[in-house]
Amino acid sequence: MQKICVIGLGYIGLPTAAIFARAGVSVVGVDVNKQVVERLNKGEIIIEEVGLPEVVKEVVESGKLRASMEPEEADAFIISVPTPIHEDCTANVEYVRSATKAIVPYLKKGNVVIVESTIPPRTMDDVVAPIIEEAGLNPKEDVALAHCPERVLPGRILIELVENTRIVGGLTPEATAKAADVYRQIVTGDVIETEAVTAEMSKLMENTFRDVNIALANELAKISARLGVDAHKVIELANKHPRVNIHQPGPGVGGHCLAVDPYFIVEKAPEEARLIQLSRDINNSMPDFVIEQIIKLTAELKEPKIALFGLTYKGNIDDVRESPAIEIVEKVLANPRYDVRVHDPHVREEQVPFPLLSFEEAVKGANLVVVLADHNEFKAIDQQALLAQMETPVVFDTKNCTNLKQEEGLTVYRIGDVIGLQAIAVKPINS
Ligand code: SAJ
Repeated sequence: MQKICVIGLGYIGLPTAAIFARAGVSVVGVDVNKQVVERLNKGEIIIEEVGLPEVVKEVVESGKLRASMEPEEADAFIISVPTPIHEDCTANVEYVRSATKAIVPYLKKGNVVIVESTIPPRTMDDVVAPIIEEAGLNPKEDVALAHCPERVLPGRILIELVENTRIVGGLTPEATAKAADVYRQIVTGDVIETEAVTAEMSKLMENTFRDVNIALANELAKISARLGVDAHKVIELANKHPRVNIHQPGPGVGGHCLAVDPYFIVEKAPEEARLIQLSRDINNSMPDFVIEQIIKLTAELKEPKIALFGLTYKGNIDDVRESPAIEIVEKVLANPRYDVRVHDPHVREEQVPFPLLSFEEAVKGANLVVVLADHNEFKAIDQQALLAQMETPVVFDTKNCTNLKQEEGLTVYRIGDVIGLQAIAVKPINS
């Protein structure tokens, strides 16, 4: 492969372009954002990812990677653009459509076209192939059309792009083989060949598996809060079984993958995808469950002072996309009864529409601290600082991440604990 054109220079497209360039391929990266293109041509990037600035600088200086607003002729095209969801939870494949249209004028017989964006099943057949056909090329004979989903974890992208197993699914076995060979230039893990729709579905099912399992853990937390069972102990003990892996309950599921991808399956098979839809509903209900617990915890106070800790969708990152913590904070802020203080050491003021306070400002005089993200800073919260600063030292740890102990006057609740009401009496059998 002499030359690759990568469309979309985001969290996945840019590292992908850089890694191909590092392997000696001539790469042109295309983006609609002028700033991204201009900065990249100077060897600079605007996203944060471990190790990426160094690799980009090296390949831009060596001339192997350059950026442009327009696609160019190449041997292979890799489309790596976002697929957001519409208000009604259906997939918006408009960027995939426009990226495909943008490369069509530069396509020649024998080229490889790969879509890496996460897409609903059958998108390669029903959306991408027809665009190529309209342009006068046979999508099964003239070009090699394939889907190769990205599966990397932010923070480890440069490692996982190389080491993870890749799944490549083409419209024909020949297309699959050609697309797989593109990845074999950079991937040390397995490159597995399959059909397009299988590749589309396997990516979606990876994230759906996790979402459904988190829903099960969240349901256990709700059941435990009713029955007076220790959900976390139950998970710990059940997971001693070699084939059981109950996930962790929490304030909900966020981010741009788990909270979105299951809907791409529901959209295509709503009557069958019942467990998947229900799991989304259960996970989406968790912010309200947290709010109910906050109401119970503060029911007896006149003007409760509540400190909310953590806004990101998971710990030790600065990403607040689809974060359940944001929903919780906004609902608590909307209640005029509360004096609310918000603190997150990983988030900057301009990312959120409300003021942020330091740890000290947030806990001073507080009646309740609610932990909503498992940042390392929260795992290490100092018990004595809370006891000294809070008016009534009560903590609701929705991520079960702190090391705080139920002692010396501190009360600690976790998600799934009975709060407020007594556990209902469970009737013994035969009584
Ligand atoms: N969460 C729980 N309980 C758990 C595990 C996670 O409530 O037991 C929550 C987290 O707090 C977070 C959400 O789930 O809100 C998602 O976090 P995550 O770390 O599971 O996943 P993402 O969205 O950051 O990345 C996922 C990864 N997929 C899988 O692990 C199957 C990643 O490999 C994918 O590349 C990425 O989605 C993607 O782009 O699809």
